[in-house]
Amino acid sequence: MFHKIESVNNRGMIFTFTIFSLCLIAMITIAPQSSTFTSPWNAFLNPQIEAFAQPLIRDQPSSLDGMNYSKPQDVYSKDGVLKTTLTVDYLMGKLDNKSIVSMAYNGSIPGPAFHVYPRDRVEIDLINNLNESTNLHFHGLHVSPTNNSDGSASDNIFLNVEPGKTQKYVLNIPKDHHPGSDWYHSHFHKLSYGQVSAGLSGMFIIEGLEKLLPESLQNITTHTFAMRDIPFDQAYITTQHLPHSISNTNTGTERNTVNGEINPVINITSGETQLWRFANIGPENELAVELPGNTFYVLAEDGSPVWEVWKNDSLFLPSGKRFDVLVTATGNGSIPLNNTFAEPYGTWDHNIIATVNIQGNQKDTENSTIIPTSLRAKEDLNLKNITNSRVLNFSSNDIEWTYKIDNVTFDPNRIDQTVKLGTVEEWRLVNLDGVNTTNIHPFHIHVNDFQVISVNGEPYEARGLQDTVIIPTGGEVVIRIPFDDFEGKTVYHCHLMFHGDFGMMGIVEMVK
Ligand SMILES: [Cu+2]
Repeated sequence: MFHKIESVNNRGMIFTFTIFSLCLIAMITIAPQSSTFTSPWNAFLNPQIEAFAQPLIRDQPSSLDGMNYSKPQDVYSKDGVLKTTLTVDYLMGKLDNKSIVSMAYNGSIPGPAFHVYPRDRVEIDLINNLNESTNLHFHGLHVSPTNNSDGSASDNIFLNVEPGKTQKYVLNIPKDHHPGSDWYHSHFHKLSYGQVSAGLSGMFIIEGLEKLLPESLQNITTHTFAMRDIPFDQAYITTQHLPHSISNTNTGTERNTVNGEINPVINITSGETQLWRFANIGPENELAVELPGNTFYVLAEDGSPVWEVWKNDSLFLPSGKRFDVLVTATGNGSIPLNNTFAEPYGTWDHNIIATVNIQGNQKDTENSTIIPTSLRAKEDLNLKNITNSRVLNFSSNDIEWTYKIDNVTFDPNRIDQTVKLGTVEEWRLVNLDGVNTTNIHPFHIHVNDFQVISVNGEPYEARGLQDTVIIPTGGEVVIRIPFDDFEGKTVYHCHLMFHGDFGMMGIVEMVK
C-alpha cells in the first residue's frame, strides 16, 4: 500500500489531486471507445470529486446507512462434494448513501464463504457477467495449479475467463490438507487489484481445526472476521477505463468491513474461550488487530496449524494474511477490536474493526490453562538439505508505477524460476526500496507454503509454515520452500495487488 497516492499532507493532496485529475481526463478520453459500460460511470463523475474534497470523519463507527449488499452465504460441502455456482456481476450498491457500481460474487461483498474438508471435491462454475475478463485463485490451498485432465481448471491463474463465459473449476482437496482459513479472489493480471478492490474476494475454510484442540474446546463458538475495505468512490472501483486500476489507499474513500458489515458486534461471555478466524481479504491495506486487555493465542497462520502455539496482543495482517486464534475474554462491556496500524504518512488507518461485547463478570481464568501448546508435529526445514538457493530482488518506482522482481516486470510468457519436485529450495527475498520510497512488499507464493528462516539476517524462530511474509523496507527475508507434489506453472508476487498488477510477479515452474 505504499506505492502512494498520498492524501494526508498538503504536498500529498496536491500530488494526489494532480494524478487523479490526469486519470480522470484519461478516463473520459478513453471511456467512449473502450467500453460499453459507460452510463453508470458518467453518472458518478461528479460525486467522485465531491468525495475527494470532503474526506470522511474517521474513527467514528457507523453502520453506513444505505449499505445494501447481501450478506455472504456460508456454503458447506456435503458427502465429500461442494458443488456451486459463482456468478460475477456488477452490483449497484449503496455505501454511506453514495451509490456505486461494485463487483460481487453472487451479489454479496465478500462473496460466499466456502467450507470444505480434506478429501473433498469442489466444483465451482464461474460465470463471468462482467464486461472484462476475470478468473479465480484459491489463496492458501495446496492443490494443483494447472488444468485437470477433464479440461476443468484447478488453481490456474493463467486462465482468461472472458466476458459472458463460464469456466468450470474442480479442486481435489488432498486428504492430508491442513485445516485453517484460506480465501479466494480474482487473479486476472492487471485487473486483479481493481476487481478485488471492487468486491471480488471471499473466504475458503478448510474445516477440522477444532478437532486438533483439547476435547473441552472442540465445540467452541467460532467467529470469522473476513476483513476488507470497500471503497465507495467510483474512481477506485472500476477497471474499465484505464490500462490499470488506480489505488484507493489513504484517499479517505474506503471503509473497513467485516463479513460485509461495518463495525459488527461480537458477543462473548467473560472467561469464555472462542476460536476467531482473522483474514485480510482486501487488495492491499495492512491491519494490526488488537483487543485491549486481551491476548490472541495463534493456532494457525495462513491456514497452516502451528507446531508451537504462540501468543501476542497484536496481529499484523498484510493483504492475504490469516490467523486462526483462541481468545479467552477478559474484562466486561463493549471493547473495540482496533486496527492500530499507522501509516508512515499519518494515522487515519487507526479505526475500529468490530465491537466485542463481553457479557458477565469473569469467573476465573480456568480456560486459559487448556490452551494447547502445539497442533502438529514440528517439521523444521532448517534441518533439510537445500538443493538450490536463489536471490530475488524487489524494487519499486512509485513515479513511473513500475514494480519489479530482478529488474523486470511480469511476463506471462517467461519462466522465471524452474524448480524440481521433491526438493527444498532456499530463497533470499531482498527489498531494494528504502531510499526514494518506503515500500514493504508482502511476498506470497501459490500452492506451496514456506518456512521463514531469517529476517534481516537474524535467525527467525518459525512456529509453523506460512504463505505470505513481509519483506521489510531495505531489508530481506530468507525462506525455505518444499516443492513436493504438484507439477506445473504458478506465480509468486507482492500481495499489494496494485504492485502485482504493475509487474511485481514472477512465474515458477515445478518439473519432475
Ligand atoms: Cu509490493
